[in-house]
Amino acid sequence: MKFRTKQAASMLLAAGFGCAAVGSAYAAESLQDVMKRRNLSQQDLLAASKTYVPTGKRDEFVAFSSGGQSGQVIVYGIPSMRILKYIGVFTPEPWQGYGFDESSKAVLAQGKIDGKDITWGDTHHPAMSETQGQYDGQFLFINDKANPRLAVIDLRDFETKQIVVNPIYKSEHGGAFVTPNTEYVIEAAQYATPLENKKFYPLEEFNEKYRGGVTYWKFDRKEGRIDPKKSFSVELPPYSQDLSDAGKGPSDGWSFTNSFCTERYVGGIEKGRPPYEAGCSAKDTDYMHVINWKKAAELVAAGRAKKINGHDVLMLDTSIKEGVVFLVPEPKSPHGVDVTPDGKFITVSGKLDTHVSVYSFEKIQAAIKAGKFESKDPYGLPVINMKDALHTQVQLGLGPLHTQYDAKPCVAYTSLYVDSQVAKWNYCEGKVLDKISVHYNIGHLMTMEGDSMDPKGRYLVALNKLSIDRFAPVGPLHPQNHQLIDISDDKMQLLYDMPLPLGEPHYVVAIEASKLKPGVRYKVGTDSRTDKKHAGAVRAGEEKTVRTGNKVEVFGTLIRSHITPETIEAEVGDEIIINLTNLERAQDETHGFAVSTYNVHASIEPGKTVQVKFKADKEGVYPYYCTEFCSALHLEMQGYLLVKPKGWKPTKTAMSAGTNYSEADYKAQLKKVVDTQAVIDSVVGYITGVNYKDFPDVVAMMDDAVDQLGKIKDAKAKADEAAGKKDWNNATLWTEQIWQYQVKAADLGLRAKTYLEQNGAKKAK
Ligand code: K7E
Ligand code: CUA
Repeated sequence: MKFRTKQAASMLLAAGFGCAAVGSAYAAESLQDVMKRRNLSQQDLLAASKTYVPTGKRDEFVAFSSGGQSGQVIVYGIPSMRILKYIGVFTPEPWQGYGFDESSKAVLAQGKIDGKDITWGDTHHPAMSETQGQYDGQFLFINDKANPRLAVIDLRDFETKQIVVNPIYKSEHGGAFVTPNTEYVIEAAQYATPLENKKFYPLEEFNEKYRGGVTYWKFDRKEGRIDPKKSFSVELPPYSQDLSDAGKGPSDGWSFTNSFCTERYVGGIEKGRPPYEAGCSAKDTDYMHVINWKKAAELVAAGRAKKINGHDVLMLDTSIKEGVVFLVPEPKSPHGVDVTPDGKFITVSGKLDTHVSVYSFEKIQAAIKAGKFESKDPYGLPVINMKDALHTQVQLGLGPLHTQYDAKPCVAYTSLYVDSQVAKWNYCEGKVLDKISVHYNIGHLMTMEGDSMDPKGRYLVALNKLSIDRFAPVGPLHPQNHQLIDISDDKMQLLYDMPLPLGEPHYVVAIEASKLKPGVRYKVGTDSRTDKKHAGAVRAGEEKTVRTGNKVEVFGTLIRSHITPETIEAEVGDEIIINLTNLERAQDETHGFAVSTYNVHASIEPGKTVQVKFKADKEGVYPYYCTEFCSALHLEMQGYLLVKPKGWKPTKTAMSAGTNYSEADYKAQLKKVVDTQAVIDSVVGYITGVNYKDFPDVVAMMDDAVDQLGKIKDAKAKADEAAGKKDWNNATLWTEQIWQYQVKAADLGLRAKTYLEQNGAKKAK
């Protein structure tokens, strides 16, 4: 069924389509010329060569950044710093149809709080799923600080699958952090509130009625979902619990959460009291919470928890009695708590202290075993003396925040917010190794897999809160600045500034690109948000529109360049449900679907089925179309929703349309024919490359396709004849007809290909 590509090409050439080489008036610039013209140093060139990823090549690492107040996840490559994707999480993402088709609306609806839609989020800390303390590239978790929620993203398709709402908090910051086998996803409260969170208690009862806590969300890896019923929380005093980290190796089974404002100060400058910031940093130390989560889980399983809002909470008295929670003083207003890759140490930075403190897990355990405590906190929790728990303290600089680890043993990097620097230091020996300035006011920093048991070193990204003068000005609100730093040598080297123009990305995790194994298509008929077969899925040829009462339900399909059905007829007031399956198997052949003025949009990747639903509440004519430029006839991927007045009767039945094509139209038509042939050739190549003759259905489809192509000869003769007479209108229409035959053949070929792929075709002998 080879069509005459050669003939088509010669037709094009005859029509004057030959492409002459463009003459150049300029001599090529040398590297030296460019350096001079752009004022680049040798150092710049070295940095550029370390980040430049030529076309066709790929990045070594893939980073997942929180989108901050924009509530989604930003995916980019390292070292190129090229953005690859935005993943809609807590916020609708129109281009993905996220929040505009029924399945994704259902995911967002899981994030409703007390029945209220919350369509933004303050994403802070993404976490990669781990197996034995190593990134496994399967799932990503991220928290919403403003509205205490956590989301699960499946990295097979980079889509958000689940949102869970914390049943007892009003905010949460210390999440998401996973235990070494992703048994639990940890989430700590931030601002203390009453745990029975629908009740009011005055601030005067802060000490008695307000509480903090840490939640351990149980992750069911087989289902790829959090299981709220098997999740639990540990009640904590109303200290503002902040970041957390899970123990690993020797400290597996424990988790660590720091806190600020253990003064339990409640502001009220309006009543003449000193403000929060004064009252919340009066003491020299706050508390690191050391929690035996394995024991807590056992106690919960044994029925020792209290149900609050239907959720298991291990109350303070039980934790104290059973030795679940211990406190260790930590320097003033700490921010980061980061367990070393070997699980032996925990580093804590006090924002208002110049040191980073390295705690020894072994020493903490020895103090617990010996029952050696310096005091009890006001709630009765045992407090370990700081000296009994410290391994060392290192003076780093002003405003230390977060720490990440290198592949090199004992090497850590800590962000210095006030100094706008990154400090490289040795946590075993307690000494500073190097410092580099960043631009400006760094929050988190991130090394490759740097919070796992097996950091990969190589690069560090500084997440700077301010960019000030780094980029072309775009008004008072500046982009964030992610700076890439080479950490492979002793001296750190700044390589690249990447502006991030969305929200305030707080934290990023980066994984070796080779560990990610996303799919390129769904099994035909998949609901991507549930991973199950979609009830509205149909195969080619099974398309139908069903009317029941005043409900019109469409079971349609999409394939280049056709939406089935081409018209949807309804009456005012009808409920319209449109199910669409993308029949494409080809990589990257996504179709979109939009209906004018009804606020529906879907992104339908190969194999996916989606449903959009709305009420046709106004009579009129509403075009619908494909929103992805999917083929040469993308614009023709269209149809009409006809919303008739009640009881409307037709008076005219013949169609009227007018055409008058030109020579240019004819040439465009010819090009389309050539392009389509390339698609046909590749499909034929695949089919004839496998044992398609063993599949009678495929043989039938191939016969159909050959039939279609067989009709081309006649149409072409007519097109040529018309063109010879410069009758461009008929030449164009007949060429269009050639193309129609091609499309039908291609459609059949693609269906045959799908069939073969789904039915285990093997390479032809
Ligand atoms: Cu901004 Cu981890 Cu929320 Cu620090 S966090 S900077
Ligand atoms: Cu499908 Cu454009």
